[in-house]
Amino acid sequence: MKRLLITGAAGGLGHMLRDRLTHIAPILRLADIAPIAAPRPWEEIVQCDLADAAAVEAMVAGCDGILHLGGISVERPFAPIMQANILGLYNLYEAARAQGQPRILFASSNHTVGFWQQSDRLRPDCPYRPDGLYGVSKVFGEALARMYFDKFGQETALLRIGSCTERPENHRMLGSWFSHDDFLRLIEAVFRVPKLGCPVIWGASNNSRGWWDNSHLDWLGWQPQDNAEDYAAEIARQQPPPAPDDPLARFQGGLFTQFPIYKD
Ligand code: NAI
Ligand code: 15L
Repeated sequence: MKRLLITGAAGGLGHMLRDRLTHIAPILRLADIAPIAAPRPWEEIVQCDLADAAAVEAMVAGCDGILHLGGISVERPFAPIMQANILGLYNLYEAARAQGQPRILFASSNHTVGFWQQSDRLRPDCPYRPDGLYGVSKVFGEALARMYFDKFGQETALLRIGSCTERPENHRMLGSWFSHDDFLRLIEAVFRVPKLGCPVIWGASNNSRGWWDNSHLDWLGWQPQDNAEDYAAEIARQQPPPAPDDPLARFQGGLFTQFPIYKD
C-alpha cells in the first residue's frame, strides 16, 4: 500500500495511531474537520468535512486504504450525527467507488448492540440493539458498507470497537476493553490479508470477562493478546463495583443506554 488515509486523525484514536502506522504505508494522509498540527515529511494533511461530497472525493483520491475513524463518536443531537455519520458515510463510500475501491476499516461501535445484557455472549450475526442515535448511525454505516460489498465488491472491516483506551478504566471495561496494541495488530491484519470481504469484527482484547465471540475470524491472522483481567484487582481497589441493576453493570453499552435524545 502506498497511501493510507486516516479520517478523524485529529481525534483520540487517530492521534494515538498516527505515529504507529508508518510501517503500513510510506504516505499517511491525515484528514479531519479539525486542524491537524505539525505534519511530518511522510504525512499529508487534509481538512475536510465528511458532509462535503466533493471534498471527500478529493480526500479519498489516490489512497489505497482507508482507516475511517472520523465522525461523531458519542451520543449527540441528530443533526451533527446525520451530517458526519450518515451523509458522511454515504459520501465516503461514493468517493471510494469512484476512486478504485480502496479497502476500508470502518470504526463501528459496541453501541450498535448496547442494549444487550452483559450476561449475553454475542456472535457477529446477533440482532442489532443500538442504545442511542449514535449507535443507530453506526448500524447505518455497517448496513451501507455491506450493501457496497454485495453490490460492488467494496471490501470493509466492520469493526465494532468496545472501549479503546490505554488501560481499562472501570468495571464495564473489564468486558469491553480493546488495547491500543491489539487495535494496531488488527489494522495490520486487515490491510495485509489477501481477501477481506466484509466481516464483522468485535474490537476487543482477549478479555476473560469479554462478551463477544470472534471465533469466525481464524482466517484473518489476528489474535488479540491483551486481557483487561490484568487490571481487575487495581480497578477493584480504586472503585466499588456497580450494583447489579446499575446500567453500567447490566448493559453492554453501559451509560449510553440512559442518555436522552439530545436536542441541542
Ligand atoms: P474522537 O471523537 O476523538 O475522533 C473523531 C474525529 O472525527 C474528531 O477528530 C472529529 O473532529 C472528527 N469529525 C467529527 N465530525 C466530522 C466531520 N463532519 N467531518 C470530518 N471529521 C469529523 O473519537 P475516537 O475516540 O478517536 O474514535 C474514533 C472512531 O472510533 C469514531 O468513529 C468512534 O465512533 C469509533 N469508536 C471509538 C471507540 C473508542 O473507544 N475510542 C469505541 C467505539 C467506536
Ligand atoms: C464508543 O463508541 C465511544 O466512541 C467511546 O468514546 C467510548 O464511549 C466507547 O464507545 C465505550 O463504549 O466505552
